[in-house]
Amino acid sequence: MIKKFTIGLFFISFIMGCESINKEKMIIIEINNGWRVSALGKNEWLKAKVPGCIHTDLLSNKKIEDPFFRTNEKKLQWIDKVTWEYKTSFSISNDVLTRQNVRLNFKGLDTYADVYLNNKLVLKADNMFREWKVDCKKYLIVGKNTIIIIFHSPTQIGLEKLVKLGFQPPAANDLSEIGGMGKNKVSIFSRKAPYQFGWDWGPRLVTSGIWRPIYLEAWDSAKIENVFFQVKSVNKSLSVISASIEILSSSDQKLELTLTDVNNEKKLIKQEFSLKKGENISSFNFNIDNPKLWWTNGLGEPYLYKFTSALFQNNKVIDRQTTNFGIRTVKLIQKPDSAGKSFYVELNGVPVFMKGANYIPNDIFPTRVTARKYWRIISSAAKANINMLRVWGGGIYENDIFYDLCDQKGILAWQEFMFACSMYPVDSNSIQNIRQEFIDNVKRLRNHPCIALWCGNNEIDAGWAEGNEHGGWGWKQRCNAAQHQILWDSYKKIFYKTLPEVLGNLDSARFYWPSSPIAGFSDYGKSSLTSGDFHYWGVWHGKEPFEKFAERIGRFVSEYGFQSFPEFKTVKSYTIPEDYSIESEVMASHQRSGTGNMLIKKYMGNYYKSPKDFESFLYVSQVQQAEAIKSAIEAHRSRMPYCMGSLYWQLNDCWPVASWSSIDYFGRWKALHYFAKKAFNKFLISPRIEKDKIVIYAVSDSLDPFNAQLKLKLTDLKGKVLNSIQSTVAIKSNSSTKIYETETKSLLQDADPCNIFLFAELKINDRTLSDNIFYFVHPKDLVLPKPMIKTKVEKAGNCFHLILESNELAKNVYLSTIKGEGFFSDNYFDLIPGKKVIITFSPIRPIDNLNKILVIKTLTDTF
Ligand code: BMA
Repeated sequence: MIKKFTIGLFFISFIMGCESINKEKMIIIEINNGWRVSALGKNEWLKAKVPGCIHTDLLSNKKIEDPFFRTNEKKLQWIDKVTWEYKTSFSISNDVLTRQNVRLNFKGLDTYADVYLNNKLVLKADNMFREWKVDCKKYLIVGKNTIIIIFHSPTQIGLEKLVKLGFQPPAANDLSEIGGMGKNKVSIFSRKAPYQFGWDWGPRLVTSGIWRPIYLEAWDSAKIENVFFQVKSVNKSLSVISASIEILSSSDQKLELTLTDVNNEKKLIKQEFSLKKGENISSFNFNIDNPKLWWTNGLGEPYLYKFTSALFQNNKVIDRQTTNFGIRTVKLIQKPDSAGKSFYVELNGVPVFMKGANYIPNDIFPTRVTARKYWRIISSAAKANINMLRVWGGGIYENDIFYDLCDQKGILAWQEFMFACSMYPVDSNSIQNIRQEFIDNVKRLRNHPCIALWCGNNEIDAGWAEGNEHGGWGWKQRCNAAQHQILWDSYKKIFYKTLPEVLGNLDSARFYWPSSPIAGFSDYGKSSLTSGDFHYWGVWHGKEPFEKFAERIGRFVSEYGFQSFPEFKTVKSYTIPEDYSIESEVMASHQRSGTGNMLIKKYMGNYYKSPKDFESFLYVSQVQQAEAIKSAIEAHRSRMPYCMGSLYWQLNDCWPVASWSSIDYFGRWKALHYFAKKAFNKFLISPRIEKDKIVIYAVSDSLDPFNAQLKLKLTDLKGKVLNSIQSTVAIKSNSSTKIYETETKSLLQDADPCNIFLFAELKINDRTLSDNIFYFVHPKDLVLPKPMIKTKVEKAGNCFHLILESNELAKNVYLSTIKGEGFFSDNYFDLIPGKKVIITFSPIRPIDNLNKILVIKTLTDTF
């Protein structure tokens, strides 16, 4: 079936039927059906899905096994060495061909694609991230047309480019060996999702295919090609917005353009424009009275305006486009101060602490990420009080839906260009290709209020460290002088010339940051705790203790992390029982960090009692990760306003794997996601030891100051209260306040630190703003009791309420179900003696009796 949309009516019909075409309006036909694929010359045609990719096509035709199961990935490396041919046919009526302009619009071809229309080569594409538009009227006929796309092997083309260059540039994460390519790392030679060549959390599965839709567009006199809105000024009563509407005109002519605020049907502008044949930009300003601002998650409503731009000829609409738009100002403030230079986001004039995570693509095959999956991951981020996601440079420029959801949920995007942890050599052709990639993506994304800033790349500056002879990750030390020059010149051409030029032309008001992390704009090779953004990997890669999170705090910590395993249900999806050991071949192949298992175990040895079995190990790994990152978030937020951003590595996974993620491939929250939700809460109470004192910080994102009650209870693990303190404290607006400090000795008296905890609450009357539990020793040194947890289950509509109460401390209560799937409103939490908690369980499919399938474990059950 070929879908046909007539603009304005959203009317879908079969093109070969007897539909009547509104002559004035654009015709858009999506060419996504009837596709077949074969290895070139093999003539073994399989059904293909478009958008899609070769791996998922082979999978749905049962030609390969599930790439994620056990070690199947390794058997599938032949796929990227083959040339694949996709073909389909589509029919068009005479009405389409009577239009003055007919064009094919390829939203994304992955990657080296020769496109033949009725056997004529009409396009040679070589960049997954670009859009390709081909005027094709002269190649089309009324009735059946064929389209064939030959996808050349990206790895073979990469090899040819590598041979031509004559040396191997650094490509730190390219898992060439798994790919059967020896030491030849070719990812850097193709403008193609870097992570598909392997990463320290991802498989190597290098795809080919039509990864975004193809449209046939037909129109007569003119078409809206692109729109761009920008806030020029804003105050309480008025916002002035500039509009630049790019129009393709078939002749010199005058056309009327209107702009409507869809939410109230108000016409914002109605104006005639003189257009020249070809490309035109019509620019004008318009006003929005009493503007409703777009705010981030937690600070206010992320209000979205909907502007429809419509082009009229003889009073009939010929094309229109609707754009969601948020009225907000976002600035990145770098002001010198006594410590160095600030680095913070100012939203609508308010400095906002960025609470968030690093985001990677949701699947190694990005075409199978459904709208539901996008919704689930962004909603999960929003539920965890996240207000910024860093769209990391080793993945893809995400699909529109990702940014739409961030717009709706009030989540800002730190948007990178797709370059990561490698040096990318360019020549005059490839830099033009990259320039066009920048243009396409900036034009596609710049209207989104969620995009806070553009960033050139991930960790290339840090890895190379120009000007610092012994600095970096050993990359430049492996190059001779000529190679050094080629790579560094290329780097500067991409990130200090081409990209700033494109942004200067297309989106000059947005902040541009060349690389993450970097101390200052041209501070090549410098990363600093006192300016710029900072990646801290001392904990984990550097084997430092968790306590270091509180010492190594930058102005904006855009990466830090700790690994864990996914839960047992997820592990079961890729293993069979004989694999149930961390060191088994299958488990090891789903752990891509060379030192991953060793580090998890090493830290566990320091902090936890040795887990008794495989399942316990998975669970303890999650609790350990959650505690580590919780301590980092709390430390970062407590250092407000010195530190104004905390983005942990990483939010999500692209396959089921041991990784730094807080949500696994199936969308299941790990312990970390629950902990992050609390640590990122609008109000945070955070106790810690500083030297010989116990100190308590209260962090508030509220823009108003207030008074609250601080309640502290020092309790033993059996529930006996040893000391309690209560006071009224003044909480400053939008900052961190030290609300309590005392000598640890005087608080503890002669209590045994292995047998106590401090329960801290920040309250207004009976409402708890934040609570937290602080231990004076590591979990392995706690004398954990064997708690009796009383459980009452009550049905509440489709959900269940679980009322839990424990006689003694129940550490890291883990709720799960033996079958079925659902979401617990809280999990992995410490249940303090005598305190009732109510947890809601929302099953995905209705269940009758939760009691029958509920399993409750605590840390005590793991050793
Ligand atoms: C960061 C990232 C990734 C990597 C992660 C974990 O520095 O930028 O390249 O996956 O560390 O090692």
